[in-house]
Amino acid sequence: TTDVVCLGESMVTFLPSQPGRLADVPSFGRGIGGAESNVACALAAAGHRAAWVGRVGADGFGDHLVETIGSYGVDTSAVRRDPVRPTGIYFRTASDRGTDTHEVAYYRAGSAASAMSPANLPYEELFAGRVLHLSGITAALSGDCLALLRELTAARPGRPLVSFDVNHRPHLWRGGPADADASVLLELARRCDLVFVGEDEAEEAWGIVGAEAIRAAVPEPDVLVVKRGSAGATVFATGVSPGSRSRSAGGAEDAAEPRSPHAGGAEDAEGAGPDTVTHVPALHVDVVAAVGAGDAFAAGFLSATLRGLPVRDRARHGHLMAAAVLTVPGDLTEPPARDHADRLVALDDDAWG
Ligand code: KDG
Repeated sequence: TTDVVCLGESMVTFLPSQPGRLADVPSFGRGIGGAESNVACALAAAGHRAAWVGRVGADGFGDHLVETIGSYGVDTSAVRRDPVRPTGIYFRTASDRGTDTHEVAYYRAGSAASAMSPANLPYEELFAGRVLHLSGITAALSGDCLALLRELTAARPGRPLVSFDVNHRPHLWRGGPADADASVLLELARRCDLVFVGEDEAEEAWGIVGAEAIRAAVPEPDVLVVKRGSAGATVFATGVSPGSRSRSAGGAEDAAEPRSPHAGGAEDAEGAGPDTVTHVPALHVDVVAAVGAGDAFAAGFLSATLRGLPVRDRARHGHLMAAAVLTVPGDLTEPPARDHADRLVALDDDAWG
């Protein structure tokens, strides 16, 4: 079985040949982007069975995405090709000093992915893994995409653990579905089992300030990860002690059944106990480009969750994968091998403080 199915739009990304304003960049190099496929690629590189489901055009950029994402070992067999709509692309600038002040120019309105809907991506197919990973980017693409996320996050029997990265993209919401704004991300987050949100994006999207206030607004997920940039992450987990090996997606790595409190049916044996709150400092690195770091964090956290590791180590694996991506210009990099990552995660608090 697949460990994680990741759904979302992937795009060919154009990275600048030199820093500066978009208006001044003379040429671009090709890369790939897309938050959810970034997560799939990182999970596959870390040794998990990951699938990416999306929709691309019947064009060369679509071929490039499917081939490149597939070359990471990600299963792309369920990717749809749109006969008419093009593959989305975007251009990025780089700032001079590695600060995260880049510009982004999307060319994705009316893209193949914006035509994803409950009619062409039935939930049964997307529920094939132990975990379904989604992000708030999809909600901003079109009314059909928002309907798809509502469908996938509805409580129903057989639902796998649903992971959701809020990924607020203000640019996209300016042209988002007519009847929705970024507040819909709060509604969606509350329907998921594992949620990632940046403290900054919660303030920007919802006007909610601080980790405790975010948890109060998003009380339902078993695990809520509030990312606080270089200050690290605060993990709120219901019924999981920081040292517990339980409450992973299906328990230990070889466990058969995923557990989702929204899957209906049997009573959740561990119940909704009080939260444990774990603060996990991040690694300090010289940032080259922040893009993709959130995806890498989610992949590291999910990987450790699938392996049944304690909460602190889930966040440390997230920080470690994020640190690797922060130090390269693109969205993706080869993560440290699993045994190497485990040794780094096991270093004492002095090394991590
Ligand atoms: O998380 C990285 C993504 O932001 C990037 O790859 C592009 O998916 C993307 C988006 O929609 O911003």
